[in-house]
Amino acid sequence: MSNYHIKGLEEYFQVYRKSVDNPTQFWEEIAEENFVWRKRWDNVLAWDKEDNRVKWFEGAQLNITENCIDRHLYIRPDKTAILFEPNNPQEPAQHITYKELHERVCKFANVLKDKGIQKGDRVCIYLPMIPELAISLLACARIGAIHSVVFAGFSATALSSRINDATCKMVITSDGSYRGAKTIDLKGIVDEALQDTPSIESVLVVKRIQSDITMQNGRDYWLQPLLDVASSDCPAEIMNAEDELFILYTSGSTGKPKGMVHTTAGYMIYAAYTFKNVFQYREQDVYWCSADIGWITGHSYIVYGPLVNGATTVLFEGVPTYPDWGRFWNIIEKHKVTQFYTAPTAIRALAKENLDYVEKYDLSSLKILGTVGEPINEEAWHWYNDNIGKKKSPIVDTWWQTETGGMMISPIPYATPTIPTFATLPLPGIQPVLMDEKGVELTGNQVEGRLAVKFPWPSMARTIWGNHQRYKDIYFSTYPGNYFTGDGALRDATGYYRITGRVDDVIIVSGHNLGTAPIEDAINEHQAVAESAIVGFPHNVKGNALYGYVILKETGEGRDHNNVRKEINQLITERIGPIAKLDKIQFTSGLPKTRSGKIMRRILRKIASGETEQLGDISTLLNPEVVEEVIKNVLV
Ligand code: 7RM
Repeated sequence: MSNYHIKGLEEYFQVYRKSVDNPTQFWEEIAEENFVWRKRWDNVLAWDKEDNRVKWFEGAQLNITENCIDRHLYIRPDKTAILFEPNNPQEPAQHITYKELHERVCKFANVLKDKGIQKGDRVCIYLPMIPELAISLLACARIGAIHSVVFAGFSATALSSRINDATCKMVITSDGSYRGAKTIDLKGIVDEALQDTPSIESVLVVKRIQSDITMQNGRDYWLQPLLDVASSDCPAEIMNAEDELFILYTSGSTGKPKGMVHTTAGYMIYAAYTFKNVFQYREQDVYWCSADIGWITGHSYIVYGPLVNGATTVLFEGVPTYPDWGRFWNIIEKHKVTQFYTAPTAIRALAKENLDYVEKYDLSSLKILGTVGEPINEEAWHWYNDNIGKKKSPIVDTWWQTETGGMMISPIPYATPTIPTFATLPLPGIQPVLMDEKGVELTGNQVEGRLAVKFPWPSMARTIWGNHQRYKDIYFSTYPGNYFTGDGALRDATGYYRITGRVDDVIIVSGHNLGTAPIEDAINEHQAVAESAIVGFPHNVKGNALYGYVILKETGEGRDHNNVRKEINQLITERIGPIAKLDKIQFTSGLPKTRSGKIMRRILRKIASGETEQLGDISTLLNPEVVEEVIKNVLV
């Protein structure tokens, strides 16, 4: 039996039992047998329950890039590490071998050092899905700089607030990016963001679309000339197990985004372990995750997890619709992809199109399909299973979060029998619990409640950058001693978990987590708007779409409603990004509120979803009469 590579259901149960009975021994064996260390740990787990601090493998020293790259140089130097598929299918794919990756990461790391970046400094990365994105993460890790990737679909305002929160010293960006038939002026967005970011000393610019951009003297540098003269010798910085590896922002239900902090050893071990098992990765496989590296899924399962395992990982620059709706299936055929990992929202969008787009291609290389990001509805699951997997490839519905660093609940393919909409069973080392409203653990099966985790795991986020109190309040105050996920879930008669969705004010649109508060803040900046509330409503492609209820100021009442709608979406695009635009905007004279003045989003959500029959008791509201008006004017 191997703890590192589980191959059957019996084995899973045995390994799982061991991981719960003796977690430290379990993780110690995994750490010993599968990674390279510069110094061994003194202690596997230190857990301070009072202050919600955990330390895994304290005393150990390592560099994650030696695990991702250097160690493979002896056994698979000429194997493709990163398989880059450009936006334009006419442009040739690039096969970057482990040897080449080593050279490019070392050179890039030397450029960072040359520009004054040192261990512990924060570097903001704002790049499209091109090889330099993965390489820049690894270059930071090589020298111990902390990367903070900001998804390149975010606006200038969102970018600058993230840069300032982490006081980044540098931004790595590109002239622009390709997105299907369009180009996006990334450098222009960065220039706007950098108007008020005092910590930034330099900007490295990758040339990708050959656009005409402005370079600020003494601040901005083209990357290529610097790489041309950089040495390819860059010894890895020796890091402590708990040194920060990266910060990644995720939206919260209130206030500004949370900079989740992940550290080196625990994150590495868990990302690698889950990648190996959930994708049953084998040496000859070609693995593709279609997420963007700007999200945690890309960090853990495009870059770190696959590379630690010596895998070939596909990095796709483009979109599923370009040049047509067959692009994903074309890529799977072209590169003989064996594992494909995507989001339910993408599946729903693709399923709407003609099946000819799928049937044109040979998908027989596929062995395993995966989904992540939101609950997958049964219809989408069957479409994926029938048409992509041809009923032969198990689907792994993987539940996890930015905060968890790696997959938490997921089937192990060819071992765990799958059921549509169920993420099934916890992975080894993960101890989920369901809680009732009062914080009492619901034991036994056939129960539904709020999902929490009662024991630490190696890749859990250690803190929120600069605000440990907020970390404690959000994740550990609801059910003291347990990590609270913010999700609801049920456990069925066999012990399988089904995630039912968020229980807080986070709405998942096309797989992106959006907090209601920042969107409402953006709307309220409009000079004609008095107040607003955002809810999600079911959308057959995006999963949820956004519905806004807006109260206009008296001065705004004469305005053309459609113009105001456009201006609101324009504001949202500027403040957050186009992903947060509202599908529907209803103007109203009031919003249903509790007596303590809280907007009752639950009621608004039901109305927007057409469930006006089930509003429940509204008599305790401050203003029940407003509900009638809202229902009367609802937009369908
Ligand atoms: C990996 C990622 C986290 C939230 C999480 C859930 C939802 C993710 C699933 C899911 C049902 C799934 N990180 N979620 N995976 N819900 N089934 N398989 O998405 O931080 O961006 O989002 O996403 O609500 O709390 S994330």
